[in-house]
Amino acid sequence: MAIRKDGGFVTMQQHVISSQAEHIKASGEFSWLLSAITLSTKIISSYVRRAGLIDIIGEAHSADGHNQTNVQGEIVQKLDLIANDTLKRTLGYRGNVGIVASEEDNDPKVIQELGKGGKYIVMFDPLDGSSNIDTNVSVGTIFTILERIPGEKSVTQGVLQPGYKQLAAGYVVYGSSTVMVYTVGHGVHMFTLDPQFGAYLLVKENVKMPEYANQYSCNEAYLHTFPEGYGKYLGWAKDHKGGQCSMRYIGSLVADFHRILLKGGVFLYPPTKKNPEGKLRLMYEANPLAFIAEQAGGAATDGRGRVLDIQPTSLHQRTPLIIGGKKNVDEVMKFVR
Ligand code: AHM
Ligand code: MG
Repeated sequence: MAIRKDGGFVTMQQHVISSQAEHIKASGEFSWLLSAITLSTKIISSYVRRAGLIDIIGEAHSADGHNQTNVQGEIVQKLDLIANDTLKRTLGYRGNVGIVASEEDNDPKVIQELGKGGKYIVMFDPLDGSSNIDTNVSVGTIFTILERIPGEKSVTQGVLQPGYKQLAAGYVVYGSSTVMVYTVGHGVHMFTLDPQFGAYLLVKENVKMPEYANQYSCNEAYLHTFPEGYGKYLGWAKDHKGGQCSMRYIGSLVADFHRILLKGGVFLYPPTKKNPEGKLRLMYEANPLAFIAEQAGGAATDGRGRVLDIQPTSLHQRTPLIIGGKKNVDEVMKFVR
């Protein structure tokens, strides 16, 4: 399916339903679940668009007036909480969502028992890059969907599945427009939210990431604390490419990744002294983007092996991340391995 020859448009819902008929065994229940995510992101988008107008901008405070921090000790932004609640509330009404797990919550939450139809697990970073909100920089939502395993020992055990088991993954960038990118394991598709219609319209089907581009994305301020190989790669990229290589770093993973999906290059978040296992979270940041990258012809590694093969041991586990065009990732790995 593509944008229709008659000039008409294809909504995300139409796209999901038709690709579901082609590829996914599950019935309409899967598109019903995905529509909860699209609805949530439309609501979140409307808040993000009004962030400077209404009193929701800035850091959230607890009753005692102190900054509120999440399980990882990071300051929570008010919009983080709004985005988190919106996703949980919307998914809660779908009936087939068994467990939700979020960057903002300590533990996964059971919504519906498996025996009562709650067969899916949805994990998300409700508002990635939210420390950028105050300065009008693009932020996003990242999500992934897995199937619950019958007979799981505990809720936590149930969600700790490696990334290759993802059924679907996607993200939304709240940028100059609101863009949704998703995969169900059969290519990557991109939609833009038409604010007049209130619908995501298909912009590009089967998005392919350029295999190679002379661009890297990395917070080089931490260079002195990176493992040696990363430093060598970055030095080489600058010195030995005749000034052809450029650097772009937004500091919002979704926005940095989206640029690489469309323009190519590589994003690196290596281990640092502060975060020896990297900063980014495996389950709801690295895994969904790795799934999308691979589906678009790219690659993602933690510097040791394929991100999607990592067996997680905890919900909020962090991982180093090297993600982007296949040849770019291979080039970095020559130095890092
Ligand atoms: P967040 O999910 O709490 O917003 O943190 C993750 C963000 C990523 O979006 C981004 O790639 C990274 O943190 C930036 O970190 P740094 O400021 O250390 O470069
Ligand atoms: Mg994040």
